[in-house]
Amino acid sequence: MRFVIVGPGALGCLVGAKLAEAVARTDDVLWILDHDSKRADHIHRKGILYEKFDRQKRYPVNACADPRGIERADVLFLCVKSYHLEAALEFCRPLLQPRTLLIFMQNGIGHLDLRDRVGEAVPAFGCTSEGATSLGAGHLRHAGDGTTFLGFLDRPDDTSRVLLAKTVSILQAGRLAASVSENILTRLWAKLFVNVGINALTAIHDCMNGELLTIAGLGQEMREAVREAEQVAVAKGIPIESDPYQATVAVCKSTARNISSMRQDVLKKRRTEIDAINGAVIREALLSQIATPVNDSLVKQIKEIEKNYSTQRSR
Ligand code: KPL
Repeated sequence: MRFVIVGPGALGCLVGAKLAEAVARTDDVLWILDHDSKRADHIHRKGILYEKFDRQKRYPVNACADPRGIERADVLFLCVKSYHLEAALEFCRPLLQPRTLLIFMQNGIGHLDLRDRVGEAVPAFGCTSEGATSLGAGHLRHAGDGTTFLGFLDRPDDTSRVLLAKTVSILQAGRLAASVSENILTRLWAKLFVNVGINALTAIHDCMNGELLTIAGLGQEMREAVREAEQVAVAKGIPIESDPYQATVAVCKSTARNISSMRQDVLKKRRTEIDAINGAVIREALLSQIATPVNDSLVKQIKEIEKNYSTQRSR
């Protein structure tokens, strides 16, 4: 099989390292596709450098910036940020065959409708609680183990079902805790609830995930943000498996010393995924006429922070 990963950020490199570990023992082929030709070149020469605790391992991989150099993809992981997704989809289009399995790995729910824009490829969706941080081109720190779920939103044909199951086995062979989910929509929303509660608040208050439970007032705000998202999910008929607020509190505790991805973005003055997370909740809430004052305020504050990047830069 020919695997392609688009976007060698922290998650792309993690999936890349795990696939590289497994395909080294098979005839399968792995490529990294990156719009940044300098970085692609670096990864092609040096491979992916995977770091966990005090252990490092280098995985040789093919990488390039031109999809024509890759020929075709049987399975393609889209590991770019949600706001780069449309551009990434166009970029990798030459690789898509009828039945290519196209796996969207974004945070939030803003991208789910893009499944209508994949031509004859077959869309699948993934979500993960693995903790990974990018340390440079092709270099990642695997900060914490998690679980990865992959699944279909629409009923797949048998060939695609088998292809997804094979992909999951290969990830498992590379020692990633992955499994096929028959209710991926529930999983995606479960991850969304946690991101709604943690990401914006930690970015605004410049605090660690665990501090949301100790700084006065933040726990309450987190609870209300998550409850608004839960109301939206209920109105949309999304099956919810466990209490979203309690799940968010549990993640605050289990990742107490983590710098959330949105706080990392703000610290590096990068665009955040606010539109795909709290912004997506607001858009869905409007359709069901649900008020979301806490999420409205979180989005406004993050947008304000993003706007100030350019003011600070031009000073
Ligand atoms: O997914 C995360 C993120 O930072 O985006 C959480 C679960 C909040 C962990 O930091």
